[in-house]
Amino acid sequence: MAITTVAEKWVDEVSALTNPADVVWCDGSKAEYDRLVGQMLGDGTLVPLNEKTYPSCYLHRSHPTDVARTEQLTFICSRNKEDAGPTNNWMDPAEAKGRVGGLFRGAMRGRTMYVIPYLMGPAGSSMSRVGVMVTDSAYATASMHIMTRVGAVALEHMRADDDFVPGLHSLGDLSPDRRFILHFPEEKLIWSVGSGYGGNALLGKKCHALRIASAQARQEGWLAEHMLILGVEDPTGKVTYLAAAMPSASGKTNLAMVISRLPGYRCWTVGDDIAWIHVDKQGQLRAVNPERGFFGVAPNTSAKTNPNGMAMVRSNTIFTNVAMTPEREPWWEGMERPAPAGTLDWQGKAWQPGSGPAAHPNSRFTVLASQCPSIAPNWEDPEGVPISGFIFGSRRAQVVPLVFEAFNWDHGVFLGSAMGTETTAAITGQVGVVRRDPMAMIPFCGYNMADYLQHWLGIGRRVKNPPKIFRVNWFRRGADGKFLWPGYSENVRVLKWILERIQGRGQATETAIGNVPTPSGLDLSGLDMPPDRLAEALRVGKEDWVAALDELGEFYKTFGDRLPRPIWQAHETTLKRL
Ligand code: OXD
Ligand code: MN
Repeated sequence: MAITTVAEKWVDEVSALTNPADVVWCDGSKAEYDRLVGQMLGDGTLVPLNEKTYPSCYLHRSHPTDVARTEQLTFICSRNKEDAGPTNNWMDPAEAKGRVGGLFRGAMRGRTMYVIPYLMGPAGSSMSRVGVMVTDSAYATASMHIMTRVGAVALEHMRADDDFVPGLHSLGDLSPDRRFILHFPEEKLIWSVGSGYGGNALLGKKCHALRIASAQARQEGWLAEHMLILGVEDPTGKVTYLAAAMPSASGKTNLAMVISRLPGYRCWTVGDDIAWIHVDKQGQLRAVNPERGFFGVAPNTSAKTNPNGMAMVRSNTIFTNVAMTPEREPWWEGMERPAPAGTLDWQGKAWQPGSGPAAHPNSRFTVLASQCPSIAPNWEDPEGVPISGFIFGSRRAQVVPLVFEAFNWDHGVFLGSAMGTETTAAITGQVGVVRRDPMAMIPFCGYNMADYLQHWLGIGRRVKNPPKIFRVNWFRRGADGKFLWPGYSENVRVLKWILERIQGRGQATETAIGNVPTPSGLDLSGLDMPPDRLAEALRVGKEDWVAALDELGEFYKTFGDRLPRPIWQAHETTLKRL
């Protein structure tokens, strides 16, 4: 394998700092993956699952204090604090290197150091980018094999010797007191220590493809977004591609793999978590999924919520922190079959019904995207897919209607900036509290969020026909506390309305916050939806919105003068209209 000198030099430096027992350059081959698995089965890092019903599937149990992303230990280390902005933790780069460098010193003693050259994005695409990750975790290395394209293909895509994002990862001692996830956007460098959990340890994903890439995308004029990419085929056979931003564990994977309830409509999966979006020469937005696999939340994945997801994890899958039945099958809450007696919980202890969740609420599956039955035939097209619409969706029990359409691009950017969501188990901390999460990027924007919104406004100026922007909320509840909308495969009805609006059809009523479907605008054929529940799902409540916008205004103020004028103006106009 030809290895560029800049990468070799960096690896030498890292090796001198961390002092591993040996250094292995990964080639991404199946033989290498099998070797890693064999070794982890040998040392207990992986537990084999039922070879008949779940062939080549394994279970990994993580350290009990290392089960989710740790945002409080995640930092943007830009030279100026203001460039990280008020929504990011910040550390001065020199201070960060001093403090955390000490944790890397000798951290790999007695361990193997894996060097993983990886490509984010399809081979042959000008949108793809390269990283070189160094890690002492065999689990992270095997997971990177699934989630990225590892080996010579990565090195071949470097546009210069130094055209790669270096990422240094060590498990350290796994103590949360000595855990840091650091990003140096000006150097395009990642340092992560003290965690083996996916979002902290698979550096190609959140650290590279979102935090570093978002900062790089701003410089280079593209977008790196926390978005799924989905193709919706209509009865004429035309496929319209949508990108949708939703916070962690809010149904992105389910929507990306949705099976249509409506005859003649079919959905194709391009990506479930991240979209890299460029303006092409014709002024059209085109998106690629930088990842090669899915790192999805297991609980509540079932034959009802995501049949394609259930089918794809029946082989060649690494499960993390799920429960295991006596038949050695994976099990999690919401799988729609009770856990049999003798099930072991996510820590491998005997589990009894009523003794808390058997699977960790943030337990995961890691699987190749190509195993998904709905994967789009063109999902690795180097040109990407043309994006005709954006969806911003969050988890809100109240206030936000099922779906509505922005008046124009700037108004859509405002709607994205106004997203708030109820928190989930995908991050450590309290679950179910509303927090502001513009465009679902709060944990992932590698620079000042105000500049990010300005960048979005600017992209709209460069696009010939800016895609329409929609806001959705599957999670609104009625007075009885129950969800108003059935969700899952019924969401295709909302997608159909979105397609119709993109095509200049579809019935809508103009309201202060945007265009809301008329009750007959949604195709509800075959669905038992009482009219009063539908009306409630679509209702725009004046008082609720005034209160929500007041709270939003307080959030905006934290950005001072840096918040773009059009965002404030849209806020003021909405309040006036209400
Ligand atoms: C994820 C997340 O794992 O957003 O995708 O936390
Ligand atoms: Mn995510």
